[in-house]
Amino acid sequence: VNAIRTLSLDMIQKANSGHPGLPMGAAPMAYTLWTKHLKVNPSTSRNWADRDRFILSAGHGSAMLYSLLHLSGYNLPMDEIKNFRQWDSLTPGHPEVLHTDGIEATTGPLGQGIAMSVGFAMAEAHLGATYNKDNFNIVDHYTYALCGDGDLMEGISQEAVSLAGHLKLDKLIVLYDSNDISLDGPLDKSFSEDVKGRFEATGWQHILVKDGNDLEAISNAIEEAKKETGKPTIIEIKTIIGFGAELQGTNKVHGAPLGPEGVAVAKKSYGWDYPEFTVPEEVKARFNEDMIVKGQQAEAEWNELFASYKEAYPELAAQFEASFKDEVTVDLEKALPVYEVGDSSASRITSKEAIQELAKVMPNLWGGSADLSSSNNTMIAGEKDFEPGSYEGRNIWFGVREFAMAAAMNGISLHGGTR
Ligand SMILES: Cc1ncc(C[n+]2csc(CCOP(=O)(O)OP(=O)(O)O)c2C)c(N)n1
Repeated sequence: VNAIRTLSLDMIQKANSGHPGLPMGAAPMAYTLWTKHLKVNPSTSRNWADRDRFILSAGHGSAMLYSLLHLSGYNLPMDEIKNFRQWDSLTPGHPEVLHTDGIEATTGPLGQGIAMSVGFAMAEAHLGATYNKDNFNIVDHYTYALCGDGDLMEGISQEAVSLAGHLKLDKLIVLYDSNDISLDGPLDKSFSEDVKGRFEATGWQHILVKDGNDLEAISNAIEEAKKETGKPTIIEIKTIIGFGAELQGTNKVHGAPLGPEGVAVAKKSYGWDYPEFTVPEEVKARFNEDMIVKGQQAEAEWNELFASYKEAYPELAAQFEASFKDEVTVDLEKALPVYEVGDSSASRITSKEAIQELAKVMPNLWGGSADLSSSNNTMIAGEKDFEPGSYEGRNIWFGVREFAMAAAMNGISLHGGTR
């Protein structure tokens, strides 16, 4: 845990810019989730379709994510850690997908990560219902998001939380870094709602971990969340922002480097006695065992399962593989309806006709509407709705939640496997 904290501190100090508060406070939950629960294979990264997804909704805590990626064996060498927040580096101020190995979604605009994570969980549910067969759970993973107070203050989070609860997305687990501080100061100036009540009212399970440094309590809470069926879970973990800093627990440590003396004080409080940017051997060994070796084993097991699935269900398996490669295997020109110049029709009607034809030849195409399908004709005729009990349905009822719909579609798209 302290290796995550100190590596983050070192990169922020060298850049002389960044957000130390979150990494220092949230390192224990991040360490616990990543090394004890997260099912990923850093050696193949985004190539493994059935990996768990992790989205850092509080994107300003990027230094913590880069520390985790580096320690876990993703392709993020120490030189890039030392290049934090520099032009052209792999470690920009906020995480960027398809730029840095292991990043699942671009985050930083608060609220959007948690809303995208709802889309990831929708994609997982849809793919699972579409492809899984008896003894072949080829799609079976969790979506984890880490959010802060700011994420929950943003309106988009409420739309997304409401949608996720309604859809009973029980494989969505949000870790809430609840530290009672935001950028400008204490939360009692701006945020006093009953978060537990709010989430429970929207159909979520809420679990409280009172001590953000208690690794066992955090791990037990994640275990409990994984067992829950029928509800997404938010684990509210009480932390101290900037834990270990002289000014811990204040907004002064939210988004400014601690300075060389401040870093020294924090490291002393951790009993950390190494030169800057040091990853001790025992830390390397631990991460090698818990992330690299375990990850390789997990994917190898899945590859075996998928090979048997391929024998039993060759057509579905081929469709699954093509979808994850984003391959279009049909001639779309041929599939689309043809209109003559001079034909007159409302664009929503031609759009409807195009959607119906594409849906016939693209089994991975799905979509929906924010309560306007009667008007914009986006539903696929003859197909079920995407809802609990029929997640294979291809028609999504987003409800009147357009902002969350847009973010969820980002999540669906980033998850892969469907259009
Ligand atoms: C949509 C949006 N508005 C504002 C910001 C600027 N901003 C970044 S972090 C932050 C405060 C977030 O507080 P919290 O989530 O409690 O994070 P912590 O202070 O615990 O690190 C703000 C206002 C942003 N990144 N995105």
